[in-house]
Amino acid sequence: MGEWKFDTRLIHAAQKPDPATRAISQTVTPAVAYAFTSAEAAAAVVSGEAEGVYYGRYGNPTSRVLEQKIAELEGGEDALAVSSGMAAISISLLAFLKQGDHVVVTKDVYGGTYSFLTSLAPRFGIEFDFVDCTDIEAVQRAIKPSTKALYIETPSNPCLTVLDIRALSSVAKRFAIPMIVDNTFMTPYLQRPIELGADVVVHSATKYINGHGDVIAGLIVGKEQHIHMMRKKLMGDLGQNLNSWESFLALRGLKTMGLRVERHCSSAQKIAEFLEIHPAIENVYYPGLQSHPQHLLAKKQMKAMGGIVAFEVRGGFKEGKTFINSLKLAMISFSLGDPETLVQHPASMTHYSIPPGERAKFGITDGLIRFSVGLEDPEDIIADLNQALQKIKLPKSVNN
Ligand code: LCS
Repeated sequence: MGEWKFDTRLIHAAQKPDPATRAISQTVTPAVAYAFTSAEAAAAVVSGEAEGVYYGRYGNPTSRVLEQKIAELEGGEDALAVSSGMAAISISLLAFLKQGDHVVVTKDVYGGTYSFLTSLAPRFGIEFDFVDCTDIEAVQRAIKPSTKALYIETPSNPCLTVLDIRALSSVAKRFAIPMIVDNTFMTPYLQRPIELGADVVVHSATKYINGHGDVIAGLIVGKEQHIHMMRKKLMGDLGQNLNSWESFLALRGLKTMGLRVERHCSSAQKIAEFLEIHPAIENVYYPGLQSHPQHLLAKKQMKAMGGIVAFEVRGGFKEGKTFINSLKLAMISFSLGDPETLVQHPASMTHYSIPPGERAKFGITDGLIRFSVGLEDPEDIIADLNQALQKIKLPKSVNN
């Protein structure tokens, strides 16, 4: 398997024809319980001595294939399939943090991660600091004796800040703490954090991995011993397992992920370039633009720049609303990574849980718009943007 190129592994890794039927497409096994040939065989699986499935809350054979596949694609020892991206994030943080512990978190994370850390984690005595992780020295300064994990997301949601995974992982190693990376925006097709020194990778498989907007799922990749603990003590005891049907759909989505992600990226680049020179646009955030502050790092660390473009229109939220409401093809919606182009306003939608005063620190202005570039013809998406931007009233000083 190792000698095959990534696109081939996307299709074949961990998957073979069903031994009983020779069916090529993935078998879905919805069973909750599994019969053992002896009491000793049951005990060996429960204790972890033997590989196997014993009760649906700890996994199922279809999810196990998804776990083995993502582990291989990310270059990790093992993986866990869970009920959502937030389950993946909360499980991986809770695996390393207990009462009195502290975590350093990159300052712009997904709103759900922010909400978990600021509202739920403190109830368990877990402390956190949001730090500008583009500043490696600031990260070093933020690490205290009680710091037990470094958590980053790159590129970030929604401002596309790119963080240096290798440099940050060396800091984490120096302090002997694990580094967790949310790789949702990239997928292993574009970025493999474990190869750059990360200990744990988390995904919202709801996005590009499944890729069709019809599954909520999460994945965690890491060391065997950590995944085993997460399966037994967190996913199992909190009941955050993924069911077999959704694992089947995610496995189906993975087979075309390379093709889809390439198209998302090439269209996003065209759209970012179109927006950058449009008079009604104030700022564009896209790692593929030379104007992006971490463009060179992005080129080094990522195979391509992803399908998300963020921007601010002139005239702030008022004109931003006019613009969003004028779009005809792009739909106003949460989520991202779907075949359909989706547009949203982070301050009032995905990142609403961050208080207005705090949002500015995260770079989330009231005028910021996040655009998830879909798989439609890029000319149609650009035509849609163009007609909606014409509805914006520009100040007289700006040449139209
Ligand atoms: N990580 C990132 C980077 C995300 O964007 C999301 C969801 C999650 C984790 C959580 O995944 P979930 O539990 O939903 O599978 N992002 C969303 C967004 O931007 N709009 O709606 C959801």
